Amino acid sequence: MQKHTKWVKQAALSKGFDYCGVARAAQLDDDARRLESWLSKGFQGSMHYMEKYFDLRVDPAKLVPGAKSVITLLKNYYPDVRQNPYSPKISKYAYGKDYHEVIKVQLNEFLESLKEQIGDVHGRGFIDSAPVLERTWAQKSGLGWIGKNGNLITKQSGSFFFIATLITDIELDYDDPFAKDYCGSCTKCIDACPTEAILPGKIVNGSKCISYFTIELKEMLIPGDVKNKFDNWLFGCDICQDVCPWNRFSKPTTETAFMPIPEILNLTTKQWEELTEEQFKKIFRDSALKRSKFAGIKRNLRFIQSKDV
Ligand code: B12
Ligand code: SF4
Ligand code: SF4
Repeated sequence: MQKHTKWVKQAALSKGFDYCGVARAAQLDDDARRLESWLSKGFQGSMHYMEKYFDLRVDPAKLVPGAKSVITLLKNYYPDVRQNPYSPKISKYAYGKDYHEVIKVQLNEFLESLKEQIGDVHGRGFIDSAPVLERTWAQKSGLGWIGKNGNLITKQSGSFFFIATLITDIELDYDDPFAKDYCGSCTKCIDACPTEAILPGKIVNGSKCISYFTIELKEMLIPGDVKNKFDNWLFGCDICQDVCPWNRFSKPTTETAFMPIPEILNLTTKQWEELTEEQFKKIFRDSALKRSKFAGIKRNLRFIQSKDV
């Protein structure tokens, strides 16, 4: 078991992940309570997919029969360059190629190598694609704590990480859950959030988050009460991470697939306005911006530009 665990962690690093931790696959009772309360307050807004598969979300064995271990993998996306300060802002996670695609391939390779090494292994890899409480598993695998801004923060290198999980039926040595919370008396993220989406108790009201409005909201109109509050964010929002003191320790990613698309760094507001659908599809064909579609990006652009209330 020990030998397998050591091998699993080494293989994770060699397949391109930055951190790996392992937790026993068990039902998440505390999280079921937290998630239920979050949903009952309507914090999912129009993300109705969050209301589905509640049982699967809180029990890994319902996703992978016979599940024994949840392997959590972190992948750094922190870029070493900045956008032109006058460009409409795009979240750092979307600078390069779509992480779903990049990490899916790495997860599959990782699972294949596990099968080759250990033999009869059954498992499924997930990256933001299924009902899995990824932040909770990362905390349970000892990788970091859940900050007041809701993000998983590592003490070594901050929070600009994607979280992937591999649920498997092999028994491994388990890491201790991350016991401490290094937020202390800091409230920088709460104070900086322009839409007051961050509530006490590490709860984020998803339906008030700029990331929700600019990426998840499919309606063509963004509510008027958040007008003038987007601080030029066109896609996603990094404010609560940018102000977090732990992100002083972020190190640039070495993943070439996450190297920024030049247009993301350089397009001015005027150039965004003039961009045609054809150009958008060509430039962003491999990018996470596709999720908002051309019409969504144009809607966001109009919203951040119009100053009327
Ligand atoms: C829905 C969703 C959103 C929604 C809602 C956000 C939210 N806070 O729920 C919106 C669109 C707003 C959003 C925004 C963002 N998201 Co998002 N999102 C998700 C998704 C798909 C589900 C999250 C979820 O289940 N929410 C429901 C709430 C109730 O769960 P939760 O936030 O995970 O919180 C749980 C834990 O915090 C836990 N908890 C609280 N206290 C404690 C204490 C302990 C000890 C423990 C164990 C647990 C615990 O309780 C909660 C319920 O169990 C996940 C992927 C996934 N499958 O997990 C990505 C994910 C959380 N998002 C991610 C990212 C990167 C972002 C953004 C930074 C993107 C951006 N720059 O625009 C922002 C950050 C906003 C914020 N401050 O949270 C990453 C987070 C990486 C990290 N380091 O934490 C994830 C994990 C995607 C991924 N695979 O990498 N997101
Ligand atoms: S991502 Fe932006 S809007 Fe969302 S909680 Fe963080 S600071 Fe607030
Ligand atoms: S800004 Fe401060 S309170 Fe917020 S997550 Fe970072 S350390 Fe915690």
